[in-house]
Amino acid sequence: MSSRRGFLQNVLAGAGFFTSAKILSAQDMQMSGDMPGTNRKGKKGSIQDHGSPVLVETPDVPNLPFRMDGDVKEFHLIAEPVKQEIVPGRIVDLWGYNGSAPGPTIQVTRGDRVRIIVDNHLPEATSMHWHGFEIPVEMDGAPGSSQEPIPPGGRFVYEFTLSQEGTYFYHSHMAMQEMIGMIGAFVMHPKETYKPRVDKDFVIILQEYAILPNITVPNSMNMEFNWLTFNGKSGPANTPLIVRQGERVRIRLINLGMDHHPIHLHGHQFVVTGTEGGRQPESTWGPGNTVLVGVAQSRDVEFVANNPGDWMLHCHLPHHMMNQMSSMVGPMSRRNGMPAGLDMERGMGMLRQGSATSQENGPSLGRGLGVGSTAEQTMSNSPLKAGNPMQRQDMPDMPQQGMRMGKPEVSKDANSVPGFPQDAFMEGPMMAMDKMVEKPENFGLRPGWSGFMAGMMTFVRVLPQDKYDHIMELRKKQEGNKPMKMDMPGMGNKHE
Ligand SMILES: [Cu+2]
Repeated sequence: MSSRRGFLQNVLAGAGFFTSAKILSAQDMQMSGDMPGTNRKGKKGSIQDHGSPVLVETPDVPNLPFRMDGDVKEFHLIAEPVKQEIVPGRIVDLWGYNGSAPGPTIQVTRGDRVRIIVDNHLPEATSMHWHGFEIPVEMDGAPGSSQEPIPPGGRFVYEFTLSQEGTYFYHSHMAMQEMIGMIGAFVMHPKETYKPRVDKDFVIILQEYAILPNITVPNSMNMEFNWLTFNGKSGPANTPLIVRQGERVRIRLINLGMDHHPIHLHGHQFVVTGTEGGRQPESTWGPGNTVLVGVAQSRDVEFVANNPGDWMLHCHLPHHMMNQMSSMVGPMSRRNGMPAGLDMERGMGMLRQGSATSQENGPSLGRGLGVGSTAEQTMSNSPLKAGNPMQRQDMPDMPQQGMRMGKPEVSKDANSVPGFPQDAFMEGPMMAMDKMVEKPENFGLRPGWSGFMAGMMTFVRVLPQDKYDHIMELRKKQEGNKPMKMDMPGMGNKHE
């Protein structure tokens, strides 16, 4: 599987530069199409029943390049601060690897000897843990017990032979660092493809952050999250999973956060074929359409994409299907600013007076998003002011960029209905940003689609051959238009 890929790496490394991760992932895609065992309709000589597995695609996340050093596959990970654009215009400060949070995806084959050079470019110590790997303890990355933490500016070289298969991952073993982005997928392919073989294989990493409005740094102490991401993007910024009608699809879901996520697929039943411990025996495969991916777990699901359409794939926790969720979202859009100058205790949602269930504290206790905690009781769900509710009262001429910002459709007596507004200002036509998230994979979606996608939410687009080919063509064209940048990995070049 890796000979061509390894050859390419050697050529590039020999020429004295690394490809940018993005460019490499394009090459991988191309190669996965040429691999034996790949189902290419209409091409002669394709081997459909055996051969190497297809490479995984991690939408919006690059693959990690490697070079061969004798028989050893050598990877290089750099732990570093990352600027990550989770939706258009919302750039947040995370920590990740090689310019990406989550970090780039590593793919190996069972039996491989691998070396992973880990450099720490963070301002504090870190460690690298290989989650679920059966390797010697001194390679486990447990700080303090199996090794010294890697100091700022330091390096640790891991090397081991892998005799497992499945959806694994790597992550910092410093707990707070886990909550600011530091994880990546580590897929161990079998030597021979599983049966029934899949035509498409995807990885999605589930993460969550608590980031107050107008702040760019996640509060990793927080217990309630307002930004929920698939592969570092919130809906509608995710790149949809593109599959051809009739193909067998695997989606590998990985969760490292504070919540468990029930991931639901529309329009299809799937079977769970693997966990963080590897492949499950076929006798355990029962049908479902929602799989609970617990913290520190992975789940592989497989299905035959026989139902054409643009099908939602999302976490089904209602609060995980929203963006920038905050108690203040209603009042902020209709009133004159928000209270400022909260002290630390209240900012963190700590109880200062009265009981937990008192009228003042009850509704907001433990929500911990700070500004909303104190103001919610009197501010939320209050009557709308006259005029355009999406316009700042103090800056009526403020230009509205990007989103459409039209008036949401609400009934005339909306203000008299208890509970209003619920979704009128969270999703809908006025939140649409189709143009801002335009990309080949979104081509042909229903106009206005993006107004209803948020949080952990993307599409599995099951396309007939002609539409599938068209998107692949657009994708190729886009890749071709990109200038060949030869940046060093880890220079934060992901968002240029
Ligand atoms: Cu969730």
